[in-house]
Amino acid sequence: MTDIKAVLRAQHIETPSWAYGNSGTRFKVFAQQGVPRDPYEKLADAAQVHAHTGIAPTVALHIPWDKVDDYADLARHARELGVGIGAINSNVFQDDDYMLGSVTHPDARVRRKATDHLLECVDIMDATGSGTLKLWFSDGINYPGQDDIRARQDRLTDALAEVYDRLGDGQRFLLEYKLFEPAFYATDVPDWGTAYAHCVKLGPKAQVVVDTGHHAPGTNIEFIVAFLLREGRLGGFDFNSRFYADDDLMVGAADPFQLFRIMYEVVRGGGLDPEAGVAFMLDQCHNIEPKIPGQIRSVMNVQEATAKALLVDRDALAAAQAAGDVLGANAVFMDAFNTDVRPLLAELREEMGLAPDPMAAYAESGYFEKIAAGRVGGEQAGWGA
Ligand code: RM4
Ligand code: MN
Repeated sequence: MTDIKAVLRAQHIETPSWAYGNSGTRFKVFAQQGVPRDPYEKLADAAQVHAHTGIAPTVALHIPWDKVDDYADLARHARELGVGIGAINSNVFQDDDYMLGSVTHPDARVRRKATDHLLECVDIMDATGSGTLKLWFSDGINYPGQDDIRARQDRLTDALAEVYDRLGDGQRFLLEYKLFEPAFYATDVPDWGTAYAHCVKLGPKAQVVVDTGHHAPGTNIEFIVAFLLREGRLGGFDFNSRFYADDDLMVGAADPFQLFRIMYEVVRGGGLDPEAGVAFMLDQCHNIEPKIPGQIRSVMNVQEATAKALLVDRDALAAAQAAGDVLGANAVFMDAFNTDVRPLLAELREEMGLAPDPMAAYAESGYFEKIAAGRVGGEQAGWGA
């Protein structure tokens, strides 16, 4: 138990700045009370999540949503709040120029503009001390014949190589894949195999990020996790959950068993060791639920799945597997999943000097009432759609 607690205490889950701003579907973005009006206020909200969970010490930024004049100052503000700047997320999907793609666009001028943005994100990493650049490309085509699939791979290769060469010591990029949306016929980085192949060609500073909402229904995500980790190419996660497509709901909400299976493969592959460099990030939108408690709940969901994964009796499992005991092995697995780890986590939090129930502690803190009353005027931050 002490070992498990030590691992859980050291776990870091990164929250995304965009989860604190307003978000929605293409039908409607609902405004909520107390929503941050700038990146500084987003960091203040993220610091609340860390204050009550004790395991969310970094915040991912999204550029240009979190554009500020002085990034070093923003990083200083974060430090004062007790958090740090995590991954820098690039955005080459919200400019009119990108209608036909960004780094894979047929026009060299647009490709240059997109690649320059990615290089600017590395400058921001330098200024904030962030070690991770996250690359997600909405690039793709809607109709057969619209553009040359192979040429688009060539253009992607060129852009990735240029960004890779710009990375400094202690910096890396994570290449994200997504099956579809907004491209509906052929996405240029649709799956982990494509991302992996590009990363392997580039070198060790290029790794794959698994966004749990970016697969076809029924995909065995834990297999992908096991494979990438084994190859040293699992850079991290964008956690969220989905019932249908890229729903961006709270991680663990739709399928806690899947989250457990993923976390088991992480544990099995040594992915919780800090040296493994796996970033546990959330990439979610809280469209109808309050944002800070939504993030607290999400962090707790990952922590619960991690605790259960750590509880798997690995010796018993190995013995059952070696004996070909199918039902016995499965029972060992299910025993861990069916364990109520909430008392263990409450105890852990008390040992860390925290309240045992982060949701209740936040509700009682008065923070929401304070921001609802204080953040009036100005423009609420949104996800930029
Ligand atoms: C994309 C992708 C990226 C995230 C944006 C907001 O679908 O998941 O990681 O930065 O959404
Ligand atoms: Mn993502």
